[in-house]
Amino acid sequence: MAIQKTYSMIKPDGVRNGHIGEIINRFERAGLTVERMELGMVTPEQARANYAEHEGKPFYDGLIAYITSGPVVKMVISGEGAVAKCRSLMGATNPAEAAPGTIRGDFGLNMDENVIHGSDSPESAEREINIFFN
Ligand code: IDP
Ligand code: MG
Repeated sequence: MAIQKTYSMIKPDGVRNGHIGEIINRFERAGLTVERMELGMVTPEQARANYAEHEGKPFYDGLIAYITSGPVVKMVISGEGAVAKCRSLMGATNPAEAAPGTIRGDFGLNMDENVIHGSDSPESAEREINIFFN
């Protein structure tokens, strides 16, 4: 598999509950590299652009409100098959269904507070990296 870049973001609950170090440690142990990293707020414009595919869904407004509610860690992660590797370390979207040993399975609280975001394809990754780092 080729070297890829992906966008990953530790959500407000992950920062608030002190999981930054553990999450980065898991990425690095899996052979991934943190290329860029910034702690800060997500603007409403960035939130809407990042989650454009979900516009109109019942949970959209809550999702935008949540992701802009507190500091997050924005990261560009690179490595062999980084997109899929990141998704696999994250676990299923719903923490109740995420396997133990995954980030969401171990630390996720509910569908909003599910600790982490990760791009779902190389195309999404390029788009999302441009939203948060330019
Ligand atoms: P992903 O984060 O695993 O890629 P997506 O389907 O892209 O999952 O959804 C983006 C985010 O929106 C999820 O991480 C979750 O926080 C929230 N979300 C997704 N589906 C629902 C839902 O059915 N109810 C409430 N929140 C949802
Ligand atoms: Mg997604």
